Amino acid sequence: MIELQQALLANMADCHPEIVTILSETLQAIASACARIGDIASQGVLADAHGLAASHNSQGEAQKKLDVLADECMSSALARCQHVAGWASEELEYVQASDAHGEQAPLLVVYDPLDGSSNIEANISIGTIFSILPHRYRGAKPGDADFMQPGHQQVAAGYVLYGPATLMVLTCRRGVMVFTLDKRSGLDNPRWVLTQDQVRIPKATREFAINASNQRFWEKPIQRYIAECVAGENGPRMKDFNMRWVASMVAEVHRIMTRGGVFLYPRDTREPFKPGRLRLMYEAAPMALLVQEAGGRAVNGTSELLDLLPDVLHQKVPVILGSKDEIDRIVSYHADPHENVSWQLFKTRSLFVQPQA
Ligand code: AFP
Repeated sequence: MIELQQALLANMADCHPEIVTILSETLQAIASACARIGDIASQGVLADAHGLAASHNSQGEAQKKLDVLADECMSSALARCQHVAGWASEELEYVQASDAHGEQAPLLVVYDPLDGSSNIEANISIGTIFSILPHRYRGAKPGDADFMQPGHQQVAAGYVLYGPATLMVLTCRRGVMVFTLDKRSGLDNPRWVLTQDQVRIPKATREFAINASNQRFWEKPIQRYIAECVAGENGPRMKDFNMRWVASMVAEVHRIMTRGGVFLYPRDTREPFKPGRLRLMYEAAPMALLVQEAGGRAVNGTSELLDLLPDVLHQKVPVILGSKDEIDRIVSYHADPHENVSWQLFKTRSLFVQPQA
């Protein structure tokens, strides 16, 4: 059985040994924090982890107790890690610079500590998403500007899925690995066993995931794509499709890693100044890197998600990712000038930026 450290050494065999040590120790710190989050989540009510906390996050959304506990697990692990200069969390308004390592450490970490919070009380799968970026301007503690890097600068990215099994899916830009947590190993030295290497997302699929209750707000290219899928054998695609929606992106992406599919949280017209529901840095960019490393594709409709430069820390973007053939098709629908005149207007960059409070 190959464990996390050993698997990382083999995966990064072409890297300088110092880089391997830095990345491997940072990933182990994150993995340990996630084992702890998984343990708290699995105890549910017994760990007083259900229900609302008495607080709101940076976006003004009510926080769940587990959101807060998960954020504490991640931030305290990162504060102890000597390679991490600072971190940004979906749950925190501002970036955090490490007191001890902020000036010299080489890495920044961005994370969503608890993805799919609406699933907690229903005991449905939830997850953690993380992204590791270079700390480029060493000598000073990192601020917001240091985190504004496009997704293709990520050094590593991953998610942990707290489902029937606890899985960590990870890329260090050398393919995608899946680790399963051996829950009997305890929390002091959790054992993550490599259970799949070089994951590939099938190019073709007959499965899509979208919150169909938002249909009336979608733009024409998405209306067309979903209508064609739903028409099945009788429509232009001449084949039947299946639909799934878990409301946890981690679970959704993991299903795509397992058997292919398409995940869409597109731009919609509910709030024109919030182009999409998902966050670029905490959700879209790390998932895009994983999907691309597994042979899939991730776009906002017209551009690759990994090419988008964040304007603000909590920027939201449309997310369309998964099996490559389907994403190519959806991009071609967005490019068709007859499909959607309003889409061309939306492409104005200023509309991508959320007004600051
Ligand atoms: P929460 O963590 O706030 O529950 O949001 C989860 C999520 O960001 C993503 O994981 C889901 O795909 C999406 O939101 C679900 O959104 P809807 O509730 O609008 O379906």
